[in-house]
Amino acid sequence: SPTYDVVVVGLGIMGASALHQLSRRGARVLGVEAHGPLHDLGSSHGQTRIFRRAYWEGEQYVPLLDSSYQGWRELDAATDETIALRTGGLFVGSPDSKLVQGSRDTALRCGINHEYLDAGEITSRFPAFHVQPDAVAVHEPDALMLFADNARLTYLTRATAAGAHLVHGRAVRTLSPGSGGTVTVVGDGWEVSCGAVVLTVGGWVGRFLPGEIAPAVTPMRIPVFEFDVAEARERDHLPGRFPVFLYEDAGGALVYGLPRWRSVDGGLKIGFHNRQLSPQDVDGDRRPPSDAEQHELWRTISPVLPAVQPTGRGRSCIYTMSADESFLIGRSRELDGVCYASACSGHGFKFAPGIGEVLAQLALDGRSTVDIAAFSPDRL
Ligand code: PYC
Repeated sequence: SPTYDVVVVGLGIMGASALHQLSRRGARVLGVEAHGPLHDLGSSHGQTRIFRRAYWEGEQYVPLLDSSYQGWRELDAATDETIALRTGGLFVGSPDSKLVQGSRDTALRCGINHEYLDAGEITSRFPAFHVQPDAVAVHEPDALMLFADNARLTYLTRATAAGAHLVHGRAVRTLSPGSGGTVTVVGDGWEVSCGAVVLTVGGWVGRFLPGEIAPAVTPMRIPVFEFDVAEARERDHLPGRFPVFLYEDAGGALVYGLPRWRSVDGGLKIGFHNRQLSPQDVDGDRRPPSDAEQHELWRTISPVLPAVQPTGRGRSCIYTMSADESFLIGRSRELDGVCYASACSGHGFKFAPGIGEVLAQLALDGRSTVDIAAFSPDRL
């Protein structure tokens, strides 16, 4: 019989969550990661992320968001680490912007707790924000600031405590069919056999499934920046007065941001979601974020957040884009026994508890109890 029931290849947030689920279900499971536990070459690194359910992108995401919300709260309750902080979420734009309309439609259709605020209400409730008189916002009180590195490391620690084996710093080169329906995971000078593989390698997914997935995904570099705020205005930019936010400007640029959090990095994390993207060779060097890129972002966001100041500090991340900017989750047609989640298209992190559970179910049961039809790779 194979050495492991399941091998999880890639231990970013999706792999860490899947490993946690598999070990909780008593599977003999190995997690393999090419880099160290805190590397910054993929899509899961950094300190914070946004969780929101009034999803402008569409209501098809809500079942997975619901199970993920539950999962974040459980993980937060199970550890002394801060994993999820309820900051609320503010989604600001003109009344007919895709952000405001989409967030409101999803909230109304799916019964998600929210308020619809006019410009006066936005600035009186959230004093850091200065908006045009015709701006409106959807406010989602239950939106969260997630602590990304804490979450990933907590999943790994808990998986190990439940019996999972972990190997960092060892690249997997190929996956191949083994005997009797098994899969062989092959590295440099080593191999291991298992009943199933969960493939959670983000931007590297095309390397493993060249026929099925490579043509459908494009890894892109995107910069993310830290902004400062003068001490006199600091209070307005802290959780309690400052929610996680998305802002759509008149030209359709989408900016996201999170509150200042003193014990993390001292700054506010702000970035474009749909600008400054450029194709990235996942094995190549990451071009560091430039001052010109931060200034372009500042020009877009400073009318709305006038107190924020560029710091010159930023990092590059990878978005693994699919053509419709949605997820690809399913069982491989190219390689029996392999299931995967990739092409999270820059908005996947928040779904990690739900996607980890789905992947564990696909690997152990062959099917998932959560409705993931919208994310089937068959649509490509
Ligand atoms: O989905 O909210 C989001 C998000 C923010 C930054 C990247 N994705």
